[in-house]
Amino acid sequence: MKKIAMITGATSGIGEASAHIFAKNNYNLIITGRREDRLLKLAEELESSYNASVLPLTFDVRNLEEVKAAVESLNDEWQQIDVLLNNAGLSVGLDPIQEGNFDDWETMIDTNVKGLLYVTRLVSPLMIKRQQGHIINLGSIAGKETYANGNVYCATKHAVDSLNKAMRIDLLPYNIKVTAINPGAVETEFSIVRFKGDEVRAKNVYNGFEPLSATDIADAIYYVASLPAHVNINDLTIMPTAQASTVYWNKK
Ligand code: NDP
Ligand code: 8X3
Repeated sequence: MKKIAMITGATSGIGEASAHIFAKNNYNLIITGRREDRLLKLAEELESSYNASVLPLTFDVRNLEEVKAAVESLNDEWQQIDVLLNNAGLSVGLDPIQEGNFDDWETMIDTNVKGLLYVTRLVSPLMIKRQQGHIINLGSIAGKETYANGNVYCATKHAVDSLNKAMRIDLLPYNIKVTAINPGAVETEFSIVRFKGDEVRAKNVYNGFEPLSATDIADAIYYVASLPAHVNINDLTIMPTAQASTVYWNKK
């Protein structure tokens, strides 16, 4: 029987690339996100390219009722989730704390922290029932360091760093692995979202150096998920070679 991976935020970037690599490696997939058109298109691609069974579930991770309804809709077969990739997340705005936009703050906290918690709270009991599973959380170098104007985004990723450790402790008795993947700059739709659709400003973030690609991170995610049962990577920080930290760059 094929294993099952559930990937939140599969409509773009790291989540979408991860869906491809897991499907290519014989997983069936639950893919989620808010943009249903993209989810359905991805489901079709994964089914035809890799012969995977794919269940698209459209929901907003910020909405507890929607998350509950989605997880409760899973039949016995789809409840056998082997890997949960808590990937849905975003940064909105890049303002100093004294000028921060309240709505942006709510969006980041609700998505990156509360959304990740909602999904984990509802999916982890399914793993506990089977005494197996692997939760992989998308943290960030922003969860290890803090940079100018990154305030609330960095705080949410520091929270993910802490929750990652907490999950590993609480889920230890149930044989459930917990891993954080902490990337530096990855060129996805991340900066377009951060700069609210300003594609020129977003592109500029990646000028003068080679950023990571979504596939670079997806490969690492699949690697940690494919290790033997007794091996767990707790925490993996992955940077572009040209980025030593959130402040030190080798830009041409
Ligand atoms: P993208 O913007 O390309 O993808 C983000 C994904 O998150 C989309 O599929 C989006 O789907 C989903 N998402 C956002 N908000 C919600 C929501 N409320 N409910 C459900 N899904 C949501 O960015 P990345 O692929 O780069 O980001 C993926 C993760 O990686 C994030 O957690 C990000 O913080 C983290 N990360 C990114 C880095 C980078 O430099 N790109 C570096 C370090 C970490 P939809 O809009 O359809 O809902
Ligand atoms: C995204 C990377 O450096 O913009 O988490 O915070 S960074």
